[in-house]
Amino acid sequence: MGEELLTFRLMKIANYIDGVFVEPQNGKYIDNIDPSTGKIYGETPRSTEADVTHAVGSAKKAFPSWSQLSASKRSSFLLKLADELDEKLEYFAKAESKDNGKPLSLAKKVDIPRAIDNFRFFATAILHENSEIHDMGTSGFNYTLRRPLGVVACISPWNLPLYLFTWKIAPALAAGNTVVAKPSEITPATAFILSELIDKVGFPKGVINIIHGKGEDAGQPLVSHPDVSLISFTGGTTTGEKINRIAAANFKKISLELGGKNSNVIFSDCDFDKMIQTTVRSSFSNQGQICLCGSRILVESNLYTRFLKAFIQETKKLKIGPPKDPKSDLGSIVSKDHKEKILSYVELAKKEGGEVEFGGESITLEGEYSGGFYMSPTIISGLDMSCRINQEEIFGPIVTVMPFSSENEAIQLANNSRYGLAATVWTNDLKKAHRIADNIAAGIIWINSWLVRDLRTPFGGVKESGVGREGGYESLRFFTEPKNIYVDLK
Ligand code: TXE
Repeated sequence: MGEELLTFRLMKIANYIDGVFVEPQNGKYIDNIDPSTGKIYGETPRSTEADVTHAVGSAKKAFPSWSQLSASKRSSFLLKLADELDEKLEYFAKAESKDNGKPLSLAKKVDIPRAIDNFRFFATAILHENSEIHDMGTSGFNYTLRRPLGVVACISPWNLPLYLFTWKIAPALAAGNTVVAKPSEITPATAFILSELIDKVGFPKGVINIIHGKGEDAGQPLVSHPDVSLISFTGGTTTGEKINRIAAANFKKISLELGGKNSNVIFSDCDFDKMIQTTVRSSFSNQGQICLCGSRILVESNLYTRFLKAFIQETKKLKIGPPKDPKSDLGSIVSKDHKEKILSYVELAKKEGGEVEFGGESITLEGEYSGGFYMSPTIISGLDMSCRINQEEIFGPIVTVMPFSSENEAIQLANNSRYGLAATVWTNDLKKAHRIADNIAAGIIWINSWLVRDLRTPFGGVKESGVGREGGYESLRFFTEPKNIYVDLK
């Protein structure tokens, strides 16, 4: 593997198709920008339909033998890949941090370890699978076979690049499919260096193909390709809707993990210190660029003043700095465009009558980081739930804070959204916690915690946050097709 990339002087990314590193057929590239400095540090293939056709063809050719390998053989390929990744954890963390702007400490602690876990989890899950039998007594019985579908498309976003890329390709491959995967063009680095490890581990040619490029040039032809029978997508809701239309018209199996506008419902009988510390994390981790971040903070009115004071105090302590500085709590926003979009919401909030309680500013660091895309964590109050700030996904370090005075009002406010991905509930009253959790329309609820992830649990959202679930057996079911066979004994 290209150790010289450790210095990341100029990372020239290649597509990985049919076990070979190849240039895009049109020879075109997109600049890859380091968001911490604003400088170009590499280039990414601007692949098109021709590259997609090549990749899908190679995956199709590889499918029969990969799908017929025993589960334990497939598992051992994935476990080897996990071990290789584990050995290079530091290297991958540096690449992720440089490409995305997230603190290196976060990439080391969360992103890369989780990518390793994704491979290990699904590699071992397939060793413990059972088939179902529906017994009809002396007259006969049904048994259900689960078979991989063929070539599947995995499309992932820029916020948790390797973490979400592997969350898709690991179960897809474990279940016996062959894959054409496209990471976000904004953060292609770790998927590229993963392809170097895939090559090293010696996966059969064509089993996993990684193509790089923009959504409309490469993503769209991939999801539209007639030989792609399943699509796993994580990204924005607007893109998800576009892909869903294509999938529907072509009867493709689809899972969509989309945006969120998650609520934190905080009651005065909660464990205050734990709640404050966790709420700071759930608001601003990864610069607020996690679909599970809570961006609408609802606080019981008798706690509101105390909450706001403590929340501002703790947020003030967050250090914004170069991603590789271990003291940085927040790094840079992923791109200039995205930072501008986030800051435009601060202006909108002011116009809508909101009060900026803290932050709301663009930040310029010194020296080599002066061109980076930094901003302060931002707390806004005084807005009602119907305004745009509370209805649109901002996907940055901005939260709004609102009081509520009854359980019913809290539920109503939390559910006043076209999204329904996640929520947190803070109370030490067990019955109330269950009541609220049951009544909030979301796919994932954390009671007195945030982002505790057990890979066996169903992951996904309701309403415009997505369609379908992944995680644990949900993923293995999604990446296989059941076939029921009846045997007559009469
Ligand atoms: O995502 P896109 P963007 C939200 C967040 C953000 C907004 C837009 O609100 O501000 O989405 O972000 C590929 N056919 N989330 O524009 O475009 C694209 O190349 C096929 C939430 O970066 O959805 C990339 O690989 N593929 C989210 C992937 O889709 C297409 C994480 C995601 O990009 C395509 C990221 C097309 N027509 C953003 N167009 C989350 N749920 O965590 C784009 N792509």
